[in-house]
Amino acid sequence: DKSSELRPTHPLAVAPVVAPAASVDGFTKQFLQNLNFDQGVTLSTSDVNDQYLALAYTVRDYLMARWFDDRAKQKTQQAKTVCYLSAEYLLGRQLDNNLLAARLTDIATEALAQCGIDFDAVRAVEIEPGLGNGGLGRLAACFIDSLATMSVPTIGYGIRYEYGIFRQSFADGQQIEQPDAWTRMGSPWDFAHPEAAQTISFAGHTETYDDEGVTRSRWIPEWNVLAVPYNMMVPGYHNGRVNTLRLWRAVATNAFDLHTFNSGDYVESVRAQTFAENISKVLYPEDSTPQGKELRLQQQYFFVAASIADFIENVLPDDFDLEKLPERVIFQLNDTHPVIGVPELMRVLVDEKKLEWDAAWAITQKCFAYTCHTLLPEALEVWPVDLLGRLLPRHLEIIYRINDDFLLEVRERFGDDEMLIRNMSIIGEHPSRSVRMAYLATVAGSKVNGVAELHSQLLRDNVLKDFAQMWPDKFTNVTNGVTPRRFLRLANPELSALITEALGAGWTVDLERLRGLEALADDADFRERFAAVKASNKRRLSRVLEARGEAPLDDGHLLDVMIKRLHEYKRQTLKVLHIVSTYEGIVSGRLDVDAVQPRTFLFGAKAAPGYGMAKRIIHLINAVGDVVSADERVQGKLKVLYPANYNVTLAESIIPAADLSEQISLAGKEASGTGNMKLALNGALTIGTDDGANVEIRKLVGDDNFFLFGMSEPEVEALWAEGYRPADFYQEDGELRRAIDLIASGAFSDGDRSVFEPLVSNLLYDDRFMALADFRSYLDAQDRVDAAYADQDAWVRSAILNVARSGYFSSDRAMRDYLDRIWHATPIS
Ligand code: GL9
Repeated sequence: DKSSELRPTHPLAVAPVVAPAASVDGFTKQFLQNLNFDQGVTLSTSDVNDQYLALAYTVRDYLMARWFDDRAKQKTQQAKTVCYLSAEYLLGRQLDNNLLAARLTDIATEALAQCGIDFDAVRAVEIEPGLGNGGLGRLAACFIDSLATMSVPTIGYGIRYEYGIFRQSFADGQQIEQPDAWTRMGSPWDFAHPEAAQTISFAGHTETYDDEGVTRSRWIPEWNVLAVPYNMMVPGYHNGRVNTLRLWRAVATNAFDLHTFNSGDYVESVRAQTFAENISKVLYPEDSTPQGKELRLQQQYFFVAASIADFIENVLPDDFDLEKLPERVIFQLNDTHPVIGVPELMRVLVDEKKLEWDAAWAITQKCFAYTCHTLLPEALEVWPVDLLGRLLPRHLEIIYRINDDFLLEVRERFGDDEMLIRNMSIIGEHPSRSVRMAYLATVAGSKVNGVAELHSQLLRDNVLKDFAQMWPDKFTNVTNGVTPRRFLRLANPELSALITEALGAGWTVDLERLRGLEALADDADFRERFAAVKASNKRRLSRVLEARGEAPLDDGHLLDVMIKRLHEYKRQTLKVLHIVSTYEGIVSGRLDVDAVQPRTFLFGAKAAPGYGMAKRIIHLINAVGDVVSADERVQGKLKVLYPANYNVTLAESIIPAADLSEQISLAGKEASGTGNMKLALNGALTIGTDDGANVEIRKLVGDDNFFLFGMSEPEVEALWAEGYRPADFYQEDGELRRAIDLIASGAFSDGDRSVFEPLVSNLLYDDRFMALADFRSYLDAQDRVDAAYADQDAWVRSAILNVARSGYFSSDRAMRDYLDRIWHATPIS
């Protein structure tokens, strides 16, 4: 970079940085040094947080030289860099992951033991960076792990929210949200670089001017903020590669409040500073229902503009010929959140770099690709034109021009079909003028992909139908994947050891090797060991739950888990109806108790704070859980657990222990799901609808090892078309009626019938997600589950086959698909 020749050189600085010795002594020495010189304590005066921080610094020290190397290479190499643009990264804890990647786990364990430190206590103080809401953010975290492991030059770009996803607690069964001050005890994994800040502008107006005979536009912004990069290491697994996750934090510029400051109102000027810094203050906790808030658009533009500028100025060599940009970068748009990057790149190329519009557009179209993560119409982001024009006036002009050119192309292709033009326009007119970000991404992107086969098909057939007709080759599918390092190797050490013993260690980076377990499913000795691992994982989960103040697990129970955001389309209510029906069946004597397997129903879910119905469902789950747990008549038979604050860390304890994975969304609504993959990979059997990636899981694991139920997507459409009346299902099914009546009667609300009345009438008279229509089929499938679980040998065999056949769901495979079909980038040596 520009200032390198001004930097001091020293003979010692020329040699590469040397990592501490990869030995217990080398590690111990570095650890103690960090404890002394970074934490300012001795071993005997250190507390557990000091120990955690010093340990994290030590791991960093080992990775540092490789990180320098890889960043230097990025500048000199000719390889294409994947710039993953994502407003969310749900990383989970870093310590064990980074120790594993750097092959330091055993050394660190021994070093800490020699220092007399309880490693598990140290692990437990790490607060996970919860910089995402759910599947979409966790997917981004899995992807950057795989890209590092596959040696693909990658920069993950995002936002360093000061507060991540809220901390959930329950009061009287109802969700309470508290801010998640995740950096409060230090954030040892990131490096702030205030000297590398980008200035990001907002608002103001545009004007044209004469530039040596050419009329050009420029933006005269009104205010700006600094985007300060925080770099995090993303180490590859056992390959010595360290990629970068660069998260931006908003900091007020000095110039920001000069005017106020000069007028003497010091306090006012500091207040203005807070205003600017609000941009990266908090993660929006909305799942699938964007609220169109101005601050949210500020966040989006803030991180995308900073990322594009950073890549062009700091990653590309000086004097890079921007016509060649598509050879060096692909900006992958993780949903519509970063789509404002499209007009931003155009603005940079046209206004700042003075390229011709058409040349700039040709470059831009090759540099972006777009992943859609939803099918819910209400989840597709739109920005009111007046809001966007006020905040980003130049970008709105650019969007209009993109749209004009695009609609001309539509006319050329399809004639003056005004209906079609209205439907395809990037600017929607109803209910008010707004920019449809998914359309902008589709027009601008070189590729558009859905996240599971069914989802990609529905995108082509419905949501983006006209675009798919215009550009059939633009559309593709990449089924999601999950990282086997975190979700099998780390989360399930005992199963990992068993697999490694059977197949060798290669499966961690080549998950299809799990196929080798198929033959062992018929080996009684292996089945016994597999079952022992599951039982041990349940005991471990039980201890984790007890440490959180929850009830422990009962031995011998089928562990039935539903862990995902709380949303009506995911149908936690259907799960509750099953629980209530089983409970009612046992206490009324209707059910043959011996045919019902002892079960623990485990929920983990946060609801968006403004999503009233989701919060009522949480209340209902807790209320049902309280009654069931207190009722002598179902003791030892049914149990409901709902530990608060489900997050990545808790998931890592629940998933390895699960027997049954609930994936029960209404067909056509869950784009993919990724929890479904994690659970199957850890030997849970799925009970699920033909939705999202469930379809592919079932195909791979086989019908005998999957409990399918419910309407298919075409059946759902047909029922809608004919007119869905949930009350009819209520009338016709006695068990359904008794379950709903029990809730309505106040049995779970101390006799107060009003508490769950909105929920009950929603089910009876609206039921957008058709829980009642699928109830009978669901209960039948649960009966099949009970019968199957009664034959433990057969169940364990199915569980093993689930593991053996889930290799396809590695995020390494997903990355290969993106590389081959979308990014056209390759790993480097
Ligand atoms: C989601 C989809 O709903 C999931 O089905 C999908 O697996 C993931 C990742 O592709 O993306 N889209 C979305 O907005 N969320 C998803 O989980 N929501 C959250 O991340 C909370």
